[in-house]
Amino acid sequence: MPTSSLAEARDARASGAIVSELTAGLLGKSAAISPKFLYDALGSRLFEAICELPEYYPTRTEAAIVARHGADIARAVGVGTTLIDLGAGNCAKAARLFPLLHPAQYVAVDISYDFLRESIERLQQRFPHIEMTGLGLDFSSHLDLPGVVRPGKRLFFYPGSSIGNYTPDEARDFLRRARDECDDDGALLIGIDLVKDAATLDAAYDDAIGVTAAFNLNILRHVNLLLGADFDVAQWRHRGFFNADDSRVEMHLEAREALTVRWPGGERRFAAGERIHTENSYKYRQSAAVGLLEQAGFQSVHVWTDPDQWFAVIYARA
Ligand code: AVJ
Repeated sequence: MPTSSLAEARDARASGAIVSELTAGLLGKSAAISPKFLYDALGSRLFEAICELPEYYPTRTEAAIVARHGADIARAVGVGTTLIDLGAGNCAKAARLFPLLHPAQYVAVDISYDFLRESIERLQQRFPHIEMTGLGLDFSSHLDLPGVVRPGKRLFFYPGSSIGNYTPDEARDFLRRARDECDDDGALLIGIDLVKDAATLDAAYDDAIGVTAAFNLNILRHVNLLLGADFDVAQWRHRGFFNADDSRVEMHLEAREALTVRWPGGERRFAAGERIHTENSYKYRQSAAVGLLEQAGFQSVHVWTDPDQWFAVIYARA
């Protein structure tokens, strides 16, 4: 009987590195906080709620593509791989692959470890015969996987268009690292969001009931905790919109009034209307998405999409 290893497997990165990363971002000419800090336990739950919103099309569109083309995807991928889920969150996307791919091992990686642990514990009950491992890692800058990952054919799973958080250059570097970790026989199954009309994109990132606003504002609570800062969430408002020139949705937090934020060893003044950039979510044309994977060294790239061509699920062999 396989046992899931849920032992502490957190990122070795010292919290000092997190503090310097956050302060550098806050003190920059235009302030920024990395989107990875959106995901504390509450942030992960708020993102789960976003995925249920009628305006947020990526999750259900990707799920529909997988449901419709599952047999083709399974034929391309093959069974019995080591399924490595990057940014697993609630593990719902991987769970839908299990009946198709019958992985030998499921390795779920997420920066939000406590949320991940609960997700895996639930999943292990539903699929007792799959060996599961949870890793609390920030994989944005490196993809060195610890020895708990068994030898065997690897399938990296990077769904939901999380790749969109990187600039295209960073995305290429990240994909190249993933390709290197595939050895010769591995592969990548990735979801990439495609360019579409601005109104659809604006609504998806600024929904009517304000879940995305709460998700974005929650980053300030998380930073207060990590840095000992004194952000007053009530002084900030959410902005989320498509920037067509750069083919990306941007999220910002905008100061409602002039204010000062302080933390041990530093402070930053914000003028009324000044913003903190919290996320980019790049949208690709299908051809550009394929090009990115090829430039990263992947071959025999196969694309499945929905009838509106809103989203692409892409299989790429190393
Ligand atoms: C998890 C990065 C794919 O960019 O659509 C959702 C995050 N931000 N709503 C995305 C997000 C605002 C999401 N990713």
